[in-house]
Amino acid sequence: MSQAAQISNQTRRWQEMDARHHMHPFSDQAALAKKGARVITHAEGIYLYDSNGHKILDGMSGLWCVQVGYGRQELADAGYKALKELPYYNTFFQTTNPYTAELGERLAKITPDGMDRFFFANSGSEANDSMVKIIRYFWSLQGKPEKKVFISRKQAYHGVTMTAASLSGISAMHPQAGLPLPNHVHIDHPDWYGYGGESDPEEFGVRIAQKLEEKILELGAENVAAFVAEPVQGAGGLIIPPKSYWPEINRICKKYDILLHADEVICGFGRTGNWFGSHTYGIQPDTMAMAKGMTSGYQPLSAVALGPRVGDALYNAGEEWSHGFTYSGHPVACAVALANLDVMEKENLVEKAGGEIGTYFQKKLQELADHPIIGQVRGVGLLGAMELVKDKKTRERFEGDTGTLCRDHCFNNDLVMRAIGNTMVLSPPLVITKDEIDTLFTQARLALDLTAKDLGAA
Ligand code: PXG
Repeated sequence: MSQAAQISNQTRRWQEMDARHHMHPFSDQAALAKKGARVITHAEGIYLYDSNGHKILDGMSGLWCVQVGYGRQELADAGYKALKELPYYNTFFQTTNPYTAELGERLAKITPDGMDRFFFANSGSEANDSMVKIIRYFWSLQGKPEKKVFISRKQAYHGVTMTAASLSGISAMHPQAGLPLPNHVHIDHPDWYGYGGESDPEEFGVRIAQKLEEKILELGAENVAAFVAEPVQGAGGLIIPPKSYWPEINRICKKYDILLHADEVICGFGRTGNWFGSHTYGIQPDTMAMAKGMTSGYQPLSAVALGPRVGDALYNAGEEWSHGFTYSGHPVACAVALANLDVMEKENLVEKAGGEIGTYFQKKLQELADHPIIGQVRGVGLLGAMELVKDKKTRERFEGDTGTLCRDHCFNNDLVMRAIGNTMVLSPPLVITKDEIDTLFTQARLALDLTAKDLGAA
């Protein structure tokens, strides 16, 4: 048998096993089984390799998480060392370990002032679920147990567990499980391109922020626990808020004594050009969720960061806090997170995302604005989005699923770009170089040209 035939046989075998036994997240199982999943076998730098030998530029850092790129020896070594020294021990029974202790100290240095206590979990969903329990407990300790309603936003993505999915505002995430749970309500999000029409973006930002005030007044501030939001909405379409939005949200939360939870799962660890999106947008959160970039995705790890108000209340509660996961503060995951922070600091990745590399990425993104099917480009740091439209002036969309069409052209031409409805999204590894950014945008333009041709708009 030729080598090519062997490779394709092996790929088919994996695809068949996968189709029989593996339930894929957010997928039509039978349709995917029929098509066969692409088998990613290894990765290096900003490139993925599949079982058929394709080299694919990963414009999405996996799922918005591989900040330091793939194949980093430092992270592998740190994980290996911890696996040999202390592969597991819990943090329940009055014990800790060097990796978890050191990680807390490191995180306190890079998070906003006063965020000094961290509860560790394994995913963004668990971090957000834990936050809801923490905040309900906090209000109970304050003698205000009736403050139970969490206000979040349409198109928000906060995870998939029952509570995190209830916080999420992407409507497709609710009906299959009969969600949202009680005490979860959603308000409009600051999507100027989608809903702002001819209005001034800054005026629109304030108007949408004030939806929070309207909702608090409708529910009664005495019933509202917190406002929960991503600094920049990621999976819901990369919605970048007008500058006026967050200051108004800060003001409203303070005025009505509503806690503010920043979901930094995507925006954290340099993505927007600062350590956290809260730094970039001047957000003053009481609690934050983080995951993804914390280990660059090399290990599952997340955390809830507590500011002084919530942190001190739980610390001084004078009773046992009934919460925690088997793997909270897992030594191997924390060791890898520490090595990840070392690499990010040594290579100035946050400064680069907020400086030279981020600026270059944004410049190349702007150059796509004149493409015949692009109505708007927007971005911050190493995040970028493009709106696919039929008519640039009226923002009218093409019929059908244009995003998927474009995404398939990307995939067929060895680029991973994410389609969210009619929005194309990029979130490359923070280690990307200028030359690699050039390659990325050459590939992106090719996929857009092919999409335009299919739509008769070229
Ligand atoms: N918060 C935010 C802001 C997220 O983006 C989560 C919480 C949940 O994290 P876990 O680790 O439980 O998945 C996320 C996750 C997509 C996509 O298609 C985005 C996420 C996950 C899966 C797919 O853009 N974000």
